[in-house]
Amino acid sequence: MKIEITALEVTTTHGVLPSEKVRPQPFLFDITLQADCEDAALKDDLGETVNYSLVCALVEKVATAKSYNLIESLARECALAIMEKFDRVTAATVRVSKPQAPVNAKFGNISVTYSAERNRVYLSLGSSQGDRERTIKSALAKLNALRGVRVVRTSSMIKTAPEGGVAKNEFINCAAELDCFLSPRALLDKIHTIEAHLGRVRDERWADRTIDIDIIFFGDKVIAEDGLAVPHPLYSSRGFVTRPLKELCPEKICPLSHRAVKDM
Ligand code: PH2
Ligand code: MG
Ligand code: MG
Repeated sequence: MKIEITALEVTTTHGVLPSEKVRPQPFLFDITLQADCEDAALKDDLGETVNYSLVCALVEKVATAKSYNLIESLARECALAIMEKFDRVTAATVRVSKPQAPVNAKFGNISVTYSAERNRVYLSLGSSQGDRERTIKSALAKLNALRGVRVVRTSSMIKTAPEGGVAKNEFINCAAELDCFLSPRALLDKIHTIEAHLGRVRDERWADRTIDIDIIFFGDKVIAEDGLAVPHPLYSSRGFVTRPLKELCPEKICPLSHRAVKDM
């Protein structure tokens, strides 16, 4: 279901100009949320939906907690705060308007819009160098600490023979399920940073490594971009990926092959 709040007004002090930091002006928020409220509607029960009063209170709090230079930052902060606080919200769009922005021109309105979307993400993690189990646990902790990422479940850790003919050491592999409202590209960038912090050196392809974190599924998205291919192009023929994945999401249908994970 869609829940919409329009023209929520907060008079406060965002802007780049020094005068805007001291003289409050109105900001208007249009908030659109997607949420599963079918049960709430059936049972006529506020406890099973997103209470729009609490959404308004949260946006007012974010909009008055500090002064932003940009309404871009304000819109983003509101959308992320909503996604963090309300698990039931699967997507949030926040439009911030600044109708009295100090511009030397006659205009109707100025606004920016930020959208965030919640996805179930499945990762494959592998390590064949150093304290493998510790490195994987550390990677999971770093992922969980990211804003917009929660590690919901992890599979068992399995020992696997190196595949691909380059790596020589035994691997430890596992899979993780994330609740994620970063974009796929933003998550990939964070993964690269975590891999680098954990001593990953990108030299030879498929060589032994302290940590490798691959995005296998990102919701039901199919992505073919530079450095970002989802579902992972090779995963279904790799036992070290599918075995842990079967523990987490046997019924998941691959959006590319339309096969269930349990049948791979
Ligand atoms: N990763 C590779 C290449 N070979 N073999 C195993 N057993 N586990 C891996 O995670 C792995 C691999 C490239 O990512
Ligand atoms: Mg890999
Ligand atoms: Mg990788």
